[in-house]
Order: sequence, then structure tokens, then C-alpha cells
Amino acid sequence: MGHTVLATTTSALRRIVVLFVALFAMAPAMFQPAAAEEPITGLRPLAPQPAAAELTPGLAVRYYFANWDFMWEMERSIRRQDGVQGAPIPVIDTFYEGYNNDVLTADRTQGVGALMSGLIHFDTPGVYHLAMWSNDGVRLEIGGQFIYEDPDKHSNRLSPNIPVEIEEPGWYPVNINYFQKKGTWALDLLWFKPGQTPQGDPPVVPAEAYAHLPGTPHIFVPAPES
Ligand SMILES: [Ca+2]
Repeated sequence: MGHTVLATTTSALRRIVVLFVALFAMAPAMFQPAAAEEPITGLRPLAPQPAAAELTPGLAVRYYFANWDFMWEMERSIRRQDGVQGAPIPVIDTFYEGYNNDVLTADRTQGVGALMSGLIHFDTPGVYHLAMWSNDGVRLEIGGQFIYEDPDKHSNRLSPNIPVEIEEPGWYPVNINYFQKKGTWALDLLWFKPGQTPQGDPPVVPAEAYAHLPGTPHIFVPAPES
């Protein structure tokens, strides 16, 4: 009887020791913060900077129409369409509105592609953490630098936070390519500004941070170099 109790106790102790060894081995991964991602650098502000009187609020947009599954299909298809100029997009904040409503400022809910272009204002230097909700595909470029893409059709999906270093405050060229195939849609551009802790829900980039100049060209953002 005494022998059995001792054996059982030894076995239990051994299990506890194994558990502690396993926890200890995992500890570095559990308690070390994730390595900070290097910010994207080299964003170029518009030169010269525009005068306030030259600016029209919101992003300019041109719409194209077809049911694409992938960004590369949209790129091929829009070469064969003239597209339609839409009303400017005041703010990219649709997550809670984009269900069965017209896509952005287009007049339909399905099979819409949008080339948005204009300027985005960074009012302080430092590292911004950008993020995007998308449904379906999206590709983002700012200041001539590729920032983010989620290029296939998908349900509402949030990007990771993308650190971007801004050296000079001011207006930067921005191009956003987007398509909505069918069903629901969503598109949001979000940021944590320098000094804000990039945790939780990122705030929406406000309307006053968007503008465009008359005759802004609409760019199809190239795929990132792999
Ligand atoms: Ca969709």
C-alpha cells in the first residue's frame, strides 16, 4: 500500500516537473514582445506642396465595371474600359455602411472597381501605423511607395498594423485600387498617429486628411516586387 502511494506520488511529481520544463521552454515566446516590424520609409511628399485654395476635399475616383476575383484581373480589364468619373470620396470609412449599399460613390452594389487618387495629409513627423479593412481586393500606395495589398476577393478582413515613417509633414500622393465583386463590401483606411499606442481598433483617417487636385491622374498601383 505504502509502496503504491510512493510510486503514484513519484509519477505525479515527474509529470509536474515535465510540465514546468515545457512551460519554461515556451516562456521566451510567451513573454517576449513580438519583434517590432521595420517601418516603410522613403515616402515622398508632393513637391511643391499645394496651396490650400488649390485643393478639393476627398479623393478623386474613376469607376470600372466587371466581376473580378483578383486584382490582376481588374488591371487587365480596365485597360479595355474608359471608366466613369465618380463624385469625390470624402472619407474611406465604410465598414458599418457597406452592406448592400452602393459601392463608395458609384451607383451600383456589385461588380465595381475603383481607382482612387489624390493626397493624404500627415500633420506630424514620426511613425504612423496604417491599417485597412477590405472586402474585396485592395492595393495601397502612398508617396510612391507600396504600402499594402489584399488582392483577392474576400469577406471583411483587417490588415495588420503597417508602420510607415513620415519624415516631413505635409500632403502625400495616395493611390488606392479596390474592387467589390458581389455580396457585402467594405473599405476603411485607418491609422494610429505618432505617439498613439498601436493597439485595439485603429481610428479612421479623418476627412480633413484627404484632398485632390483637379486633373489628378488615376494610377493602377503595381503589384509589390516579390
Ligand atoms: Ca464582396
